Amino acid sequence: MYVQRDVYNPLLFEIAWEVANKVGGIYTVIKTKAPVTVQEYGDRYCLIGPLSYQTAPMEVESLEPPNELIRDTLETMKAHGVKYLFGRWLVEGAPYVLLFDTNACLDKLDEWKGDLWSTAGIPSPTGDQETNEAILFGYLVTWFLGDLAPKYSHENQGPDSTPSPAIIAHFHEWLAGVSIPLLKKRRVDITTIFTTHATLLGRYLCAGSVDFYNNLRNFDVDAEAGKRGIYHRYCIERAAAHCADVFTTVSHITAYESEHLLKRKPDGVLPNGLNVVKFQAVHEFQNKHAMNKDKINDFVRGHFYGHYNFDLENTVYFFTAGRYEYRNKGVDMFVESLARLNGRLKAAQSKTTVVAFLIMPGSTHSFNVEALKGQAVTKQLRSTVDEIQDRIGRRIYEKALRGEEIEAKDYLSEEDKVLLKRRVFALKRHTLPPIVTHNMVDDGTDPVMNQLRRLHLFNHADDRVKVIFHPEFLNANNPLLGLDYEEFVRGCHLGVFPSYYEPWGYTPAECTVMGVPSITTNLSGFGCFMDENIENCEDYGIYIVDRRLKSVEESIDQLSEQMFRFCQKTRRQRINQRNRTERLSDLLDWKRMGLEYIKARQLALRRAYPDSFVDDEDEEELNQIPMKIPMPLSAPASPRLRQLMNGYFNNNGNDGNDEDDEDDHRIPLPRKAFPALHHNGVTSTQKD
Ligand code: G6P
Ligand code: 1S3
Repeated sequence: MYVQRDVYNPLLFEIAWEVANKVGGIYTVIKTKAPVTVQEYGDRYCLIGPLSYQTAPMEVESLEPPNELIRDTLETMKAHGVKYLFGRWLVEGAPYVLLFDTNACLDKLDEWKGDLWSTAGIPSPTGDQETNEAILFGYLVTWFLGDLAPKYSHENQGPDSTPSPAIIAHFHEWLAGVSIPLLKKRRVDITTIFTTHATLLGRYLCAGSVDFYNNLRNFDVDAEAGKRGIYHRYCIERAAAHCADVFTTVSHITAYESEHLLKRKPDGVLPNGLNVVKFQAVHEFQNKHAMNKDKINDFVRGHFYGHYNFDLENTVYFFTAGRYEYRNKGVDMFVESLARLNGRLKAAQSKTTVVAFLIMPGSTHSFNVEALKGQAVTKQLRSTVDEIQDRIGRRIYEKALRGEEIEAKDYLSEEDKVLLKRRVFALKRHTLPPIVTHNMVDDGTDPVMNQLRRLHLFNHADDRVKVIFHPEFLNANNPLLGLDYEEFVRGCHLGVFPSYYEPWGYTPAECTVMGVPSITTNLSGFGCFMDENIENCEDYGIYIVDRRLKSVEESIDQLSEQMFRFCQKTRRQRINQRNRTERLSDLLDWKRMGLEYIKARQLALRRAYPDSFVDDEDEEELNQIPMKIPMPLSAPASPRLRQLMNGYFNNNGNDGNDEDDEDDHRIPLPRKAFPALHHNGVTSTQKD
């Protein structure tokens, strides 16, 4: 019997391994998206994730499930030994969250593995802990949704035949994907969405030395997965992609990759947004840059003690950051380009110094002595100077009070001179400022260290590019660089992320919303998205390295050229560029990006319950194709662009002078990322 569903007030469950469990980028997606989803769904929204007893108490406020049907379902599961935590996730929006303890069901693992094989043909060898957890989690989620859904279709269908709400289950990444084929097989009456944030094979293939993008169509996927020992994981990912009512990815480039590696063309693309915090005063973020740069300056003074022969007023801070995926995140290309930049700046006798930070966690023992000593000796000097300054001040004050003449020779006492000399001697060093802040466990085989050595990037006095590898994530209690990540980014001048494999790439996106220019590539989802939506990205401080159509050699040259050009900017030009970059943040706000999620959910509902819709969807508004963001007013534009600008911006007759660009631009909506919705549910997004 066909059951009518209320598709206008559905329940939404969003399921991911990173719900209230910080591992990587998916945590950022879900956490930052929570406010807009709660705004739309209110108490009809609940996230489901794994229960970690270490982190959950900090992340979740426990409470009784207010929804009676959810409470009943969980009570029944509890009676069978299932352990869970229900509550509010302590993030902005405070959504409901349900966390399952996978370990409490370890005794069911073998049974469930057997079932997975017999129902879905998915093998699961012993010894793969991550897959075992994915299976336990998948079966728990299926159990929960499988018990809950019928309660809605029967018990809640009122006598007046008020339809009960439809249920949408939105799964992220293969680790949460086991449920999807199971729900399908068990014919659970819900509609499912699967979003993949990367493909397993893509990540593995790219990390090796494969010409990935040119061979995408030709890989023997089963064989490649088998060779890498990930065939069973690949089966889960592929089953999730094929069994979901709607399949999506985070970018067009990953959609293309999924089509060839997972063999299903995604229905749409859901680009990642951020929760953009707008400051009341437009200059606030510039002030933050200056304040945080001062803190980095202090660190740099300490780090380069004894070799501090460059001018901080003429120094720019570049950085890259992220998980230590040397090739995928383009660290190899960054280091190579830094060496070339060093050569170019030296040859040009540039006065500019670049300090390049690499912030990526590696295996370390501790901070190294040299790095700690630098901060200690400069701190000592600072406090000695402060004391002397205080003493001089008091002396001058006393003399002035008595009306005595004040002479320069009275300023420094003999004792203070000696004290100062001792401090200055302590600043002498016979070694170069270290290129790494920690003792590495595998110093001899570490790829970054080896590349720095091979390229002779040793922080020599005449080097214009200095490097600091900080193989640990930042936090404000760090004895060397006592800033948290956001403060650090704000204090820097340029983020450099020349990734080879990057389905989206939050790092440059975060730079953008903080008004920090960045370099990305046309192999990253973010880079392609910005390129598609902005007329001339570079004017807005988004530099895109071509890693698609250029050889590695050419891409390295392009990257070092972009960095070289950035080094030639005046302070005024940097300030203006930061203003423009920050203006792009609206483009990345979930308030806009969230629209794509709305469309995906609509599509899922229409596919599962086409007859429950009473009216034609009002798709006009959602599917408008806004134009690209034109060049900033201050940049020279073609007549066509001028026309576009007249449509979107308050054209104040700016004459194209880069030095004066303070007008407040309104940025149009992003171009559509999701396809037009069709009643028969057949859609296509792929541009390629
Ligand atoms: C911000 C501050 C300015 C400061 C500037 C330094 O814009 O508001 O007071 O001069 O940063 O910029 P820079 O690119 O040289 O770090
Ligand atoms: C993935 O995390 P990653 O760094 O392993 O998901 C992120 C969130 O969608 C995405 O930004 C990133 O590019 C992917 O690679």
